[in-house]
Amino acid sequence: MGNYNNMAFLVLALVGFMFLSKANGAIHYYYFHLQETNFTKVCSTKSILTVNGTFPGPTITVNKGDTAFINVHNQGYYGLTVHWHGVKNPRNPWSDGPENITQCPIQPGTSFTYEVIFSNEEGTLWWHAHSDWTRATVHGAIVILPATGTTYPFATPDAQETVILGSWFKGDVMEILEEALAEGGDPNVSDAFTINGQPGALYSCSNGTTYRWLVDYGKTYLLRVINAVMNEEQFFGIANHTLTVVAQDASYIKPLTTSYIMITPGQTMDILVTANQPPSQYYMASHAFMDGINVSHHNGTTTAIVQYNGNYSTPSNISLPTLPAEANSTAADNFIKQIRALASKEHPIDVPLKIHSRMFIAVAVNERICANSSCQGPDNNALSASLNNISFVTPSVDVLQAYYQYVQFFSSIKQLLVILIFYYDGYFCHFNNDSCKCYYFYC
Ligand SMILES: [Cu+2]
Repeated sequence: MGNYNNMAFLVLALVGFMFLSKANGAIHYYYFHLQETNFTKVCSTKSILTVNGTFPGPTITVNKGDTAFINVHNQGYYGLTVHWHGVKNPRNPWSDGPENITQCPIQPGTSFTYEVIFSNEEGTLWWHAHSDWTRATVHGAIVILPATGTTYPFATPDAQETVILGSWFKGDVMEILEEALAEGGDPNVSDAFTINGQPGALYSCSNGTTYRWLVDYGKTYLLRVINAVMNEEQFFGIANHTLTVVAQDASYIKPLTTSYIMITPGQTMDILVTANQPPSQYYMASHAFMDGINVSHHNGTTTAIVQYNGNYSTPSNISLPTLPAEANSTAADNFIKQIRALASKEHPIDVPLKIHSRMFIAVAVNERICANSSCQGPDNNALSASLNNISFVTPSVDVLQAYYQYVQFFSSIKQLLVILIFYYDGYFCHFNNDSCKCYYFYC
């Protein structure tokens, strides 16, 4: 009997612990309906895959320590997954989202519910589709506010704003990638950069739809900038306004005052901006940082308007920020090397100092020999990415499940680890994703 009592106590204690650990943060529910939606930009109309019909998609807002359940229903034409970029999701890799790595694609007509567990992240992250180039149109912001009862490590801003930098292609993004893989060369460059989905006044047919951010004179704003551009790093700034960067990738940094930032695809930055200039209209702008020689890229500039509330005559010429030139690597370096973790008592950075093993990883773009020299890459061969000279072939079972089940379809555990740790946004995945089979353990 004593044993039964002990067992009952243990079960109750375990249930209580699970309840308490879940009760730390609030629970949020979101519904993502993946659907084709028509948009007209830079003088042409096309259908893109969206979440709930918007570009960019909806914002997920939580407090630090909360959990979000996101039910993704795919009503599009092809299978895909959604990745919660930068969310550590502790002990819950089944909801991370990279296609063929932690799950098979969510096939058209089916649904999958992600359980996204926020732990020590605080600031801004983003979510995006993680299947070939679907992330070009399927993405949105994740805003992680301080935990209930805590506050920012700086004076609480008067208000907040989110800016998502994006790419716009006149063609179908999946076809552009398919064509590049088939021909072996670089994919087509985009036709515009966008701020919150709008190319802005410097592009054709775009003047009337420029994004506007309304501000009040004297207020300080927390501006959350997300680089969802497909392939180019970006310089970004606001005319006449100083930027104070306070966080990067949902981690606080020592406040950094600058007139411009350089932000890479996938990165986020939280920036304090005080509206302290004469009430008027000012451009925020973004263009590529590209110091590679002969690397094809889009060289336009996207703009949005910072518009002060109040009575004043609209300027005939709105000021543009002075951004570093596209190839100015010194300007990029000068910005990056100032970034330091906040590393305060409330926001510590525990960098592991004891190294147990060292890994040597070679990231490379190779030439794959092309029959009859008929490809469009260098030497008429095909471009092909690798890690330590190993490419990625779409598996028949997703890698995490295979790891979980100890299926031995990789030649060595070392090879598996390299692929698990260094996947990057599906870049190494091949186009055919129909063969992956799914047996989810966490549904
Ligand atoms: Cu990502």
